[in-house]
Amino acid sequence: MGFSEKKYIMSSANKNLSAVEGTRVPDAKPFKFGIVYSEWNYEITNALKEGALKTLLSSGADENNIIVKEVPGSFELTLGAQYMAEMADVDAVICLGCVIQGETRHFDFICDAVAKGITNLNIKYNKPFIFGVLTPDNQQQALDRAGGKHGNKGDEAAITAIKMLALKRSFKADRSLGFSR
Ligand code: DLZ
Repeated sequence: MGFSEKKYIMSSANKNLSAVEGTRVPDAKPFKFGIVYSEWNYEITNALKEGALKTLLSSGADENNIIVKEVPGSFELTLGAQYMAEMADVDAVICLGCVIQGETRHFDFICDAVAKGITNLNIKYNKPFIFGVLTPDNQQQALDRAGGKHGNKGDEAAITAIKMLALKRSFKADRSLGFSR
């Protein structure tokens, strides 16, 4: 698997908490992607979605190989991603949401449910389902991570999807070369 020539540069000029800053991104051209994002906290989730789209395209993905769907809230990401896996021809699904800490325990229930739900989808379908859900204390922390001073976690989610697909493909290549343990 070749790597795209372009070294990935995060969108933020300021200090960035991103773990992927400066890493090389595999070529996304061979792969088909689904993006599911939530309408709750739309200003944030729309920025995450735009970041993910931009990163997929700049990494070589074909726009005809990207399908985007909205769900009402982060709780619905799991089922939306499952619909995507069953009804669209995708290799990976990027799940994007934002749950802001409130005064009730709703936050804990939603975060817990979506984290477990997305984890289970990875195993059920043997495909990458990426957990791109922000869980900030407040709106400002969310904005900082949706194209603000801490970068855009939608970009990171897209890079993670591409890297996992390249990893899967590398195992297939190893097998065809006769490597086995
Ligand atoms: C109900 C709710 C609340 C209080 N907060 C959020 C949030 O911060 N982020 C989010 O994505 N969704 C929230 N929701 C909606 C739930 O995710 C879900 O849509 C509803 O509970 C209906 O199942």
